[in-house]
Amino acid sequence: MSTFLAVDFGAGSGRVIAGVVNDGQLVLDELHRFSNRQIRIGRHLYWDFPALFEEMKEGLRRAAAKYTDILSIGIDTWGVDFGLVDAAGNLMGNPVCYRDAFTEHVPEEVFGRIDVAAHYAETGIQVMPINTMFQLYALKKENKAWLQEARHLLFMPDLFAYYLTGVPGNEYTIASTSEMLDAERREWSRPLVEGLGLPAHLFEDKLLMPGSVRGTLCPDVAAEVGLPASVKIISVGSHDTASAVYAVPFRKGKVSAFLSSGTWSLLGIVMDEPLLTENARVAGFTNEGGVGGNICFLQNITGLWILQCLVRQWTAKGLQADYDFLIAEAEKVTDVPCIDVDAPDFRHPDDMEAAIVSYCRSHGLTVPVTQGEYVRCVLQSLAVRYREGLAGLNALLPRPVECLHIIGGGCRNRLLNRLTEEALGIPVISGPVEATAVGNILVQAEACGVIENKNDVHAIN
Ligand code: LFR
Repeated sequence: MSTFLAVDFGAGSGRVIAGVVNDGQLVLDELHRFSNRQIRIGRHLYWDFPALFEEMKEGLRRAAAKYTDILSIGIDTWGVDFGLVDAAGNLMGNPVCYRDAFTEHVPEEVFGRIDVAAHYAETGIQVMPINTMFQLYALKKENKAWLQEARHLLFMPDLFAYYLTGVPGNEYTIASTSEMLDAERREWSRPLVEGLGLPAHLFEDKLLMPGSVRGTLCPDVAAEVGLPASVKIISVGSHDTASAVYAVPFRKGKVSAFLSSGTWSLLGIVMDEPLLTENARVAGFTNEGGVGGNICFLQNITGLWILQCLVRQWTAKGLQADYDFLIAEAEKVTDVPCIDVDAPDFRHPDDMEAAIVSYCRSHGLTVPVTQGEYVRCVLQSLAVRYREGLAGLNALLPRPVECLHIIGGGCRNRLLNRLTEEALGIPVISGPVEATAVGNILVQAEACGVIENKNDVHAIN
């Protein structure tokens, strides 16, 4: 038996999961789950990196206490965010969260300097103000000296891995979310970085590809958590989307799309090469790096974020807000308004309920009143948005999509699955729920030679 540890950080929570691979089976064991919060201090919204690092170590400690055959660790996180590290290896401040408003009008400024269509033809990334390129541009204006002082820019998974191994470097799939890679060459676009006056010295030339070994545990960390220092840190698809998509059980002979459903909904298809046409750009598709050098060609859609905010608000008010209750309530109502889930109104409001009310009022829609109506409104609006996304995707493909795999935590939402199936008119297959951890572990098991390829694992429990 061989055990691999997947450390998976999402925007709302993180987990450390052990995956035991034996005789074609992968058995998952969640060892530690913790919440992840965004913290406002002064002008910015931050992630609490030191606290997250501690939680990861707690998970590793639990793993060390339970398993004696741990071969490696793989780390994946959400995209675009990063930490800066100086020449002495010190973390230069907490990473800023992509929901911080500091990049709001930066794309307009950047595209005053470079041509948006030519930029897409090179990077293939859907323009979103949250992307690293815009964060760096905003930072440059705010504090150029700080960027000059930095030695490494490490995306979140790179940053965790750096403080486990002491080895810097950027993994390919997460780097692709920066909007600064040449999508075809799968390397940094130096002309782009230099042309915008971004700190080119921060990027290592060579990207780490999924499946490569970054290093082994630093002796001090190994001693602290009780693991042997020989445990490897493997670069997996360290962007959570890339790991999740790697776990999709695609069926041969069918044109199949995926919908990775969590805080975000990522709807798309796996391709061998990027699709960098003007039509793809106008339709709002992005070419993110995938495992095996594949491309996750997808649309980034606001996912369960709106519902997560409502749940948090209702819980704080002392209202019942567990998912079973809310879905049962939502199943009872039908006549609800349809909102644009991607509208900036819902990006980071202080009060999500009020944001929905004000959106409905300003668009002449009926205002939801009960919890059931709010939930139904969000889920139905998501399903409508998925239908638009699928139509956009079909228009770019030689053959239309025939079935949709919904993966990730959101695939437990039976009402959303049903509304999606009805809206799309194609079969929906749901699972695995823990797709990200599964994809993360499969890459490690391949890299360690425990399986030859992912199809060697035919059962996941
Ligand atoms: C999903 C995800 C998306 C990315 C968003 C922000 O967790 O990684 O792919 O666009 O988070 O980073």
